[in-house]
Amino acid sequence: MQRFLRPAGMVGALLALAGCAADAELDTLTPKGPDARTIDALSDPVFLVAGVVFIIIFGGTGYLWWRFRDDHSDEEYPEQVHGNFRLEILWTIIPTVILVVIGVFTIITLTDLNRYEDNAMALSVDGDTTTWEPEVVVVGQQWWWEYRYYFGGTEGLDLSDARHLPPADIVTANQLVIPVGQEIELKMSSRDVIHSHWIPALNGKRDVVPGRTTYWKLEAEEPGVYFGQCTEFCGLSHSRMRMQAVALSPADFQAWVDQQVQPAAEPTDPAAIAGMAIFESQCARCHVIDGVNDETKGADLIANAAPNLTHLMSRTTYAGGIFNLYEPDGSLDRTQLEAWLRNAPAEKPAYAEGRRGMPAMGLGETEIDDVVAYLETLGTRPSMDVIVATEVE
Ligand code: HEC
Ligand SMILES: [Cu+2]
Repeated sequence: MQRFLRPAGMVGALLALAGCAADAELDTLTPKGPDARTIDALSDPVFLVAGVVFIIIFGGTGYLWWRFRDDHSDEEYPEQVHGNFRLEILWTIIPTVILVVIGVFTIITLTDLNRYEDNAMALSVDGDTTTWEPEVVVVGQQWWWEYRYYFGGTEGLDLSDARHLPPADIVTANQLVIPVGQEIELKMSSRDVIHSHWIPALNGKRDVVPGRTTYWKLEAEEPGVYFGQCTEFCGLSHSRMRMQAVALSPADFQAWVDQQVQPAAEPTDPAAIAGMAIFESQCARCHVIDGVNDETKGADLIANAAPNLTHLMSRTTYAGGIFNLYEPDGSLDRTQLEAWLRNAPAEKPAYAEGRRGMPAMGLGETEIDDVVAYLETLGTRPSMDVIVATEVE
C-alpha cells in the first residue's frame, strides 16, 4: 500500500494546483455574455457525462485489476473466457447513444453561435445621428489586432484585401471597445498568417485567415474588461498577441465615439511640435495619425500595417496588449514607452528586418523625449477605472 501513497499524493497535488488560478483572465468557465453562455450550456453537461464515464471506466478497470490480481496463492490459470455477446452489444450501444445525443446538442449549439441578430443602435457620429448595426472589422497581424469601425455599415465596401481597407470612422488597436447589451458582429481577416480571435468570457474562438473574411460575434452583459489572446500559433510573438474587449454603457460608448472620430489636435508645446516633426519624417511611413498623414492612408505606408496612433492615449495597453501605457496611479509609464521607442524588438521579439513588428528607430534621447511629448497629446486619457481594470502583468 505504501508505494501507492506517493503517486496518489502527487496526482492529488497536481489536481489541487490545476484549480489554483482564481480570477484567471482566460477562464472559459465563467461566461459573461450570451454566446459564451451558449457554449457553457453545452460544455458543462458534456463534462459531467464525460466525468461519469471516466469514473465508471477507470473505477471498473481498477476494480478488475485488483480483484483478479495474481496473489500466487495457487499456480492454476483462472477460467479462460472469450467474448460475451450481450456485453459487447451493450458497450457498443451505450457509447453510440451518448455520442449521438452530444452530437445533436453540439449541432444545435453551433447553429446558435452562427446565427446573427439584426440589432441596431442609434449613435451620433460627428454630429449626425446614424443607426449603427453593431459590427467591427477585425484585422489580425503579426502580432497585434486592429479594430475598424464603419458606422455607415460595410455593405458595398471592398474588404477583400486586408492590406488596403477603405478608410474607417475609427481605427484602433488591441482594445475592442463595445457597447454592453449589443451583439457585435466581427468581420475578420488577416494581413499575413492565420490567427484566431478568442475572448473566452464572451465567445469561443474563430480563425482569422488571410484572403478570407470570417464572421464571429461578441456580446457583453455587463460593462467591464474581458481579456483575450490570439489562439492560433502565428510565429515568434504569438504569445504576445493579446487583446481586450472593453464593454461600456451606451452613454460611455457614445462618449468614446465622440472622441475617437476627432482628428489629432495640433500640438502647442515646443517639445511636442518637435516630436510631431519626427513622427512625420520617421514614423509616418508606417503609422497613421488622422489629421497628420491620413491622406496617405493605404498608399505608401509599408503594408499599411502599423497601429493607428491618433488616439493612442485613450488606450491603456499597446504592442499587442502586453504593455501598460499607464502606471497603476494613472501616470504615464514613461520608462516602458521610451524603451519601446528606443528599441522595440528588444521589448517584444519581432522580425523587424522582415517587416514584422516595429523596428528599432535609432532615435537619440532628446528625440525620444520629444516623440513622447507628442504622443502624450494624442487622445483623451481613459478613466482611472478603465486604467485599473485593463492593467496587464
Ligand atoms: C516600419 C514600420 C514602423 C515604423 C517606421 C514605426 N513603427 Fe511604430 N509600430 C510598428 C508596428 C508594426 C507596430 C505594432 C507592433 C506590435 O504590436 O507588435 C508599432 C507599434 C507602435 C506603438 C504602439 C501602438 C499600439 O497601440 O500598440 C507606438 C506607440 C509606436 N509604434 C510608435 C512609433 C513611433 C513614435 C515611430 C517613429 C519614431 C514608429 N512607431 C515607427 C511599425 C512601425
Ligand atoms: Cu496571431
